[in-house]
Amino acid sequence: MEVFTRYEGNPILTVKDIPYPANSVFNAAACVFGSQTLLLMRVEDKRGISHLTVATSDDGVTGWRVEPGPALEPDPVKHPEEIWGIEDPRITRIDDLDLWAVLFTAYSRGGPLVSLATTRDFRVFERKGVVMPPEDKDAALFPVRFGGRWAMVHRPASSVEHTGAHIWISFSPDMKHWGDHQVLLPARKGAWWDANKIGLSPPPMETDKGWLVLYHGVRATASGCIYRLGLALLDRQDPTRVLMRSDEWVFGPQEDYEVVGDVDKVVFPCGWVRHGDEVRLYYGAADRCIGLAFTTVGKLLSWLEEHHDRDRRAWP
Ligand code: BMA
Repeated sequence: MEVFTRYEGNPILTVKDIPYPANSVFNAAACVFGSQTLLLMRVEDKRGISHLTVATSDDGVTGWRVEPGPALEPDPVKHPEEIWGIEDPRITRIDDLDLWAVLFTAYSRGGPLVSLATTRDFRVFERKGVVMPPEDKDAALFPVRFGGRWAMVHRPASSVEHTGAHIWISFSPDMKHWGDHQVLLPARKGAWWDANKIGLSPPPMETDKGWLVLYHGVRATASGCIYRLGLALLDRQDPTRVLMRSDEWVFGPQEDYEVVGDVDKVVFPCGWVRHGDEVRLYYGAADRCIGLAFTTVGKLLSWLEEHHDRDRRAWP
């Protein structure tokens, strides 16, 4: 059984849909905004520098309306860390604060790092600045506090060649000062599909059984990297506790638009949206366009239950 079903009209957005000159559109964050589905898309310009642009759709599948210009552009004068662009956003709705928190990768001279901006309308953004120094990326906030503190999943990677790049979790009283850093999911080793380098994909999704985590594993091969996705489940009250982790990947590049692009063999979701039990996954394909795949919370959880790795010795 395939857990995800690709939309037959994929890709849903390509650079032809961008109303100004650009190279590619991919790795979009997603949320339900009012009655619409909203994507905050990474658009790479023809210099190679990325910014974020909004697209909306009434049904979340068709009829995408792309805004005439960027929603969030690199601002290297006020924010030198954005000199080489802003990439790969993840949106979390924070009901308690009545706002949306967007974590994104800012590409600084010192390497990629994690920055935070908040918004109420996806037109005006308040930049909160850098929250994790380089190298760090693939970050998302949980929508609620744990014991009074915000929690963030992220992926520091200072010495991949020595120790691997693992998924970490950190805590903060105010979303600005972060501490209690700890490894949440280590990359596996050797021949595994998720050996040496992994990262969070969309923000963790709350379910009755715990927080569902979809993460990417990067397999290095002689002909380049393959980006595939696996699942994990975190305890609902204590997200530092990993309850399950899949042994196999659950979704990987297969269709032409996922296999061939600016970077071949990449599926890279930064957003998923839940409507009841249905889950819609919005993913960057081959660093070139955006695809959509459907599944349900029930399918994700039962697949994970069947495929979870009971032998944790295979982890690090
Ligand atoms: C990762 C990120 C993503 C990108 C992927 C494949 O490191 O930079 O933005 O989609 O590589 O190139």
